[in-house]
Amino acid sequence: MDGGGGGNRTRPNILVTGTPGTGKTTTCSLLADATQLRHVNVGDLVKTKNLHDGWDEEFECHIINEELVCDELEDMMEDGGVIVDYHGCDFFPERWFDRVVVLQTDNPILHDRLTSRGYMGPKLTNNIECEIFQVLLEEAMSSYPEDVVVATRSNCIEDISRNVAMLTEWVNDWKPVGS
Ligand code: DAT
Repeated sequence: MDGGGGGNRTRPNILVTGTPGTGKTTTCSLLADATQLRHVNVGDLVKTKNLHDGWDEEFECHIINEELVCDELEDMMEDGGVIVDYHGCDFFPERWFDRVVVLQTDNPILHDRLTSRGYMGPKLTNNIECEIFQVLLEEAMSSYPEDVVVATRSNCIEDISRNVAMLTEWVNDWKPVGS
C-alpha cells in the first residue's frame, strides 16, 4: 500500500531529525530501549555500507547518496518498528513515517555542544545557521503532513526524558491502520 497511513506495518516508524548536536542519537537510543523499536543511525549506515559519493572537504562529512540509502532501508521500513536518526528528511518517502520529530536546541547550548565535538569554521557556522533558520523544521513541514510533524525542545537532560516519555507513550498507543 502506498500513500501513508501506516501501510501494512504492525509497529510505527519514527523519524527523529534536527541539526547535528540537538540530541537525535541520544534520544533515539533511549527511545529504542524504552519501546524495543530498532534505532537506525543513517550517518553510521552511510559509513559502514559505503552509501556515499565521497567526502566533502569543506564540511568534513560524507556526501550521502540518498538513493542508495533509501534502497537500503526500504524493506526494513515496510516491516515497521524503526526509529530513523538523521539530520535531513526531505529525501525519504513520505509513506515511511507515522511521526516525524524535529529536535530544537537554543543556540548558545548548541554552539557549546558542537565546539566540544570539535566542529569549527564553516562546519560550525553552517550548523548554527541551520538551527537559527529552523531549516530542519521547514524541511519536515514541507515534506510530511502537518499532523505527523512535531517540534520539541532538546536543551537539557529533562527535555530528553520528557521527549522519550512522550514518544514512548505515542508508540504504545499507536494502532495499525484498520485495527
Ligand atoms: P545528534 O545525534 O543530534 O548529533 P547527540 O545525541 O549525539 O546529537 O548529542 C550531542 C551531544 O550533546 C552529546 O554529548 C549529548 C549532548 N546532548 C544532546 N541532547 C542533549 C540534551 N537535551 N541535554 C543535554 N545534553 C544533550
